[in-house]
Amino acid sequence: MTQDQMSLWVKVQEEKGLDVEKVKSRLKNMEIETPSWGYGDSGTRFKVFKQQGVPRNPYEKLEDAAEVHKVTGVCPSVAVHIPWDKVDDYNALKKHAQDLGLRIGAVNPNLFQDDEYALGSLCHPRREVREKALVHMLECVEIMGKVDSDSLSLWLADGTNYPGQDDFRKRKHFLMDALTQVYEALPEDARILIEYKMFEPAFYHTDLADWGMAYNYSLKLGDKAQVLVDLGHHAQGTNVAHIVATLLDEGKLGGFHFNNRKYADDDLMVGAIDPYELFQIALELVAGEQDPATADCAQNISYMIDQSHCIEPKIPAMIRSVMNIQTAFAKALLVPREELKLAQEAGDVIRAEGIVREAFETDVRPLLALVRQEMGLQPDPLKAYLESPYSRKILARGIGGQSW
Ligand code: PSV
Ligand code: MN
Repeated sequence: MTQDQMSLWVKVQEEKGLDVEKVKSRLKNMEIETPSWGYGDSGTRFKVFKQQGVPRNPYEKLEDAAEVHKVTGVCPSVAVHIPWDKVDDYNALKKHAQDLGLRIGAVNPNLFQDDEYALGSLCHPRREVREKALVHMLECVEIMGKVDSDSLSLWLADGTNYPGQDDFRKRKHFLMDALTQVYEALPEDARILIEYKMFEPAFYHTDLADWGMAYNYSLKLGDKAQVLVDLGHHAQGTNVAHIVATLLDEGKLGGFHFNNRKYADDDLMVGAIDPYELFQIALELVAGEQDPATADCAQNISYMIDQSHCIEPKIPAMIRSVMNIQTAFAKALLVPREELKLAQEAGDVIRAEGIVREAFETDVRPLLALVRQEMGLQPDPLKAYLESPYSRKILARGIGGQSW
């Protein structure tokens, strides 16, 4: 990208009335959290293909995340998953993150990998198992204090496989009781993000199956509970942008797990399959930020990536996802909102659709290159990483890093 191409882009957009400085400033302030588990080996239930250079412990995962932040400038925090990231000394882990210019983000409990959780965890029919799951949640709250995290991010794999297997309403009460205890244990300025997922690993019913259920629990719990939207957790064809707008309007949108799906919870690179859907979601998020009625909620959404790479190299895949999120947001920021509002009010369907389409079809690469240049970064983060000595240095770790 040449300097001339960037200047020309700015000139053309300014002539159209875009406040380019404002757009650049929003893009520079963006923060995207990357997941520790996205740096480890992972696969499908059929096979985990081990890669060379994968982190062998949570400390190395942070080091990889620091490289993503180094080339993108917008990924200063890392979500951890317990027990995958269990360490003896959380202070040392926090310090390691700080030394790398990072901080620990959301703490994710793991309520799905213990043998005792075959029939559920917080909703298990047996009291001892429910208690064990609750103790784990409370352990995660304690870890939050040690690593200075302000979010507990809950994904509950609980559900059943057959009609009649268990009592839906009983399980609902078990969940409410457990969440109430966790909520009460949260530090003052922390929050719990409640994630939902339509199916898998359970195939008949899932206790937290959709946004309405997550919203209901978060509403009953209180202000410190909000909903987390994972893009891979909906039925085919669901209008996620509409869900986003609704939760935003209710002040209950707390977090995102960005990834992409083709069929189910595929966890592919963000924007790899349907960049137009990602753009539609960004449209709602930007609209939420610009509306004083929803700005508070919109400005406090935790943007996180939740990806598991099966065949692609981890760090480059993470960088690609970050870049695709930036692209979608950059395009959403181009939409002339006032013009769009007028078209909507006039019932001018063709014009309204055309306005958002035009933003989506605008090439924002010169803008993003300029933003990165002004942030002291290389214009192409992926290229910068692939050419860095770090990408070769990690190969010395060999094969057999951590997987989950
Ligand atoms: C479940 O599919 C999920 O999206 C949850 O967010 C978990 O925390 C994450 O994947 C890793 O298992
Ligand atoms: Mn998720």
